[in-house]
Amino acid sequence: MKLYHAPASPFARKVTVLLHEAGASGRVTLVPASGTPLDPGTMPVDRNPLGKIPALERPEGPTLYDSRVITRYLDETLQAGLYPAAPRLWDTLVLEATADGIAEAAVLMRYEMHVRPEPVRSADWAEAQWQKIDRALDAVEARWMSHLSGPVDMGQIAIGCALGYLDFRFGDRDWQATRPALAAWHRAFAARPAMLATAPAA
Ligand SMILES: N[C@@H](CCC(=O)N[C@@H](CS)C(=O)NCC(=O)O)C(=O)O
Repeated sequence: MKLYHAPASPFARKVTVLLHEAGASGRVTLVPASGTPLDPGTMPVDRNPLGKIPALERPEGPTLYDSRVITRYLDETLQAGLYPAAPRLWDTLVLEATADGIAEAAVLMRYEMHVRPEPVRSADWAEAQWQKIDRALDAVEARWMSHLSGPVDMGQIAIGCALGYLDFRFGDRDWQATRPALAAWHRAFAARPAMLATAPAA
């Protein structure tokens, strides 16, 4: 299998963390790709018409895209057990969606401030994205710590990748200051071998 991948992408990282957790990194070749909303760059649009990373080429069918589709596919194919049975599954999926929403808002902020041409950049628009992140982090601190301390699942991995991206791109925002429980969880989770092996890079 081939994974179109970028080392800074929190969405691609979800996939590589799953592979490490499943002991299956050798099953997938990473293919470097890069693109932005203004230009798909080296991400082949015949593989993902949306031009987004990650996308997974697999032997038995069309290329899969959107990290949540790829992680469900790999979890089932590799029997990784990172999506538990219902009813816990619904919590795992909502936590993963919350994490992806945090990462999506952060990536949009990055595009707004670094990719959109300077004369049309909006600091208010970028700040509104950060407000989504703030609210989501507060919700995780208030309601999700018990799930986060349970068995490892894709919800936890997605939160770990989203927080890693915040630290990588927005370290000066100090999200940890008002969320001590989540900050402590993240410190421990970030030390897992799968997280250390996939740390974001420019
Ligand atoms: N919902 C998608 C989001 C993927 C995404 O936004 N990836 C970014 C890189 S971190 C990208 O490819 N951006 C290029 C674009 O938006 O055109 C997923 O989970 O895979």
